[in-house]
Amino acid sequence: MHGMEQTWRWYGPDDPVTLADIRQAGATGIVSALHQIPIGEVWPLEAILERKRLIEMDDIVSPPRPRGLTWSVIESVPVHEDIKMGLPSRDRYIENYRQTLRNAGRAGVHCVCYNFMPVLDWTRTDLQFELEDGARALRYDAHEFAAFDLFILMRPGARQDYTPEQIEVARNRFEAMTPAKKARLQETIIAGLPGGQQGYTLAEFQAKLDAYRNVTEEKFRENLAYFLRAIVPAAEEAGVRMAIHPDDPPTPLFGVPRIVSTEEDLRYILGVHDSIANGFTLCTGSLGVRADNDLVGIVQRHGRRLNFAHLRSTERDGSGSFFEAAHLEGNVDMFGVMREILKEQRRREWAGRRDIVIPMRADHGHTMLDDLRKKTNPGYSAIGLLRGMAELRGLERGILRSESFGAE
Ligand code: DNO
Repeated sequence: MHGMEQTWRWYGPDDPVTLADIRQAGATGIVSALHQIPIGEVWPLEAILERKRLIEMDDIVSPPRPRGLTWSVIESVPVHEDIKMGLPSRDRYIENYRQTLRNAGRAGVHCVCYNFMPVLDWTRTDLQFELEDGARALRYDAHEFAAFDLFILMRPGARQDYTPEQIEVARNRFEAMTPAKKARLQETIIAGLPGGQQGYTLAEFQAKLDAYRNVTEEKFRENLAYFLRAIVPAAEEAGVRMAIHPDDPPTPLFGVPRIVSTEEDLRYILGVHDSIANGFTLCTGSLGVRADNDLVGIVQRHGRRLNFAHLRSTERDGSGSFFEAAHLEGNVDMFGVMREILKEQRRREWAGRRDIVIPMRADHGHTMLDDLRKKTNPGYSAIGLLRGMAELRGLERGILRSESFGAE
């Protein structure tokens, strides 16, 4: 019986966490991206091969030695905004995307994670939320978010998106904030999080939102379908499995649509082109923010197309806010999800599929212990991820060895 492939996100040579650290954490797969390539440009084959060599071979020693790591997943090849907005220029960017997929396949990297969120990638309001035990977690506070939208960005039309009570709470929050707190909130929301889009100023950000004025939810969905119809055949030919990442958080922000938030959304996306190459990333932390997302059911019903897993948990407070809980705590039924993924792997084995083993990574750890005093990428400090990975690994082993799992 197979366990999942344990991977770890590595931001590249500038990541404070080294490949040697990752190896000691017990991961065998690396998740990485060529962040230096401008969004929309082709990733040259040589550049992919160079990164792959860097990941997989230790060239400092003589003779060079394999590190015991494989570049398993690209996260992400970002989708150009013109594609998302459906502008005429999209075809050029789509052609570039297809070429990047061909190059990835040729280089031997067979899974590509991407998202289809407008303007922003993932969004939080606090990167230093102090937990009871003194560790720090990432948090999304819906009221602070509204305070930013209404009173800092002052987005035209924003008031329509909130109830009078929400506006009142947001105003009180805003008025209680020091200038430093306001600046930090703005920076956290639009200055860019690791692996996401570049940062924006307020004016740039508003201009980006304005550009979406005519993109209705329906139109946005069509733009995604148009993109998929063009790239999935290229992915199939290249032997690459696409894995769309859910919206984080899974709800519309700033009055622009989000269309990868629910099982219904996933069903639509997977239906556009029925192929294993058109799959998804199960991000339990993103999808799990909505109580109406049945994570175990999603794996049961769509597991065939589950190409990558981000395992983490969030804890909701009932008002639209949440923080990132320890991996086995919070609202996500991690035991149920893990067991269902392992069952999916078994189904694949029986079905004779070659891609039995699904890559997973412990997503977003707490900042804790020594890492509290170091410069780290929020959510991606080594010790917190190590804790998460260790817990998930233990959970997995326990399930695989339990008699009941064997008998199911
Ligand atoms: C955050 C990540 C996201 C993710 C992209 C996928 O930690 O999960 O930035 O990489 O949304 O395209």
